[in-house]
Amino acid sequence: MKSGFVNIFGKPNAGKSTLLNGLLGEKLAIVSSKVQTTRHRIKGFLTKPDEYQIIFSDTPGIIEPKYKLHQKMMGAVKSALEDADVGILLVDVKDNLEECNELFTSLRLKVPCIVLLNKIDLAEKEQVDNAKAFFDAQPYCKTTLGVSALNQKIFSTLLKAIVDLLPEGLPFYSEEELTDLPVKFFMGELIREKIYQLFGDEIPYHSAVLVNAFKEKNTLVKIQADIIVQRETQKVILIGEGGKMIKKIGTLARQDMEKFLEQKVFLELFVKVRAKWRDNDAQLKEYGYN
Ligand code: GDP
Ligand code: K
Ligand code: MG
Repeated sequence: MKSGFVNIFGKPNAGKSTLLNGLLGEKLAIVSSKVQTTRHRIKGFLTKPDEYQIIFSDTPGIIEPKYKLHQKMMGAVKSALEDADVGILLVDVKDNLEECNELFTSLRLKVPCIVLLNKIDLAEKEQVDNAKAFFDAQPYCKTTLGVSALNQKIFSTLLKAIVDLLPEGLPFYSEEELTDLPVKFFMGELIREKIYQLFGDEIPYHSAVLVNAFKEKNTLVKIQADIIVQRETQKVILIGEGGKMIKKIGTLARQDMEKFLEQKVFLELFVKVRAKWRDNDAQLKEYGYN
């Protein structure tokens, strides 16, 4: 039996979270077209009894930290660099290859790495071939594969390549487990995703979500959460005219929560202002950024 940690690294928006969800067939990581959507290390377990257990980790995109929040995000990347058995270096195939190469070299990973060229559905074959030749020549690269994280058809080739590189070992988690994070965490993330998807400008980057209550009552789950923003003006935008926007966030998040939990959900949302929470250690901790 093979088992180990397979950690996904790459620039913002390469498709890391989409890939994790695709590999696990479950929406564990939130996705948006905006950079810095993912703020945590998110683990998902893929187990084939007696054959393998892969502990995949999605990580925040690698950036230069500007706030304490960013430092926490890069801390999540660092922990994943330390325990990886196999690295997946994800590249948007249309991105600048030299820049990606510089980034991957700077990670100094000592474990075997697969370079995954993502979003091949949007690229010409020639561009994919060219990128493949470029990465095949790099010392950290064991193999280069083209994928579309949105299309699970190519995943069997990828899984085989991963399992080949995994060490022999016993499973770390039981077969039924999918992740080590609590359900409450995923509920908060689904709310955060809607903020990323519905608002432009600075709002998503100034927001955090705190899930205060998660109670199962008969067939219903009651969830209460606060959306934290930095300014009164942002609160006004989030709530919208006559509560229009907050209602929209609530409806969309609730639908995803019901899919995730396979149960009916009652969701109550409040918006609160906490100036400069992104640079406040106590608040970062309270909102789950350790
Ligand atoms: P991350 O920042 O690396 O986690 O990237 P995300 O998973 O959040 O994806 C960023 C954006 O790229 C989202 O809009 C995704 O829908 C999109 N995306 C991810 N993978 C693919 C792909 O294979 N093809 C296309 N066309 N879009 C993709
Ligand atoms: K993103
Ligand atoms: Mg992500």
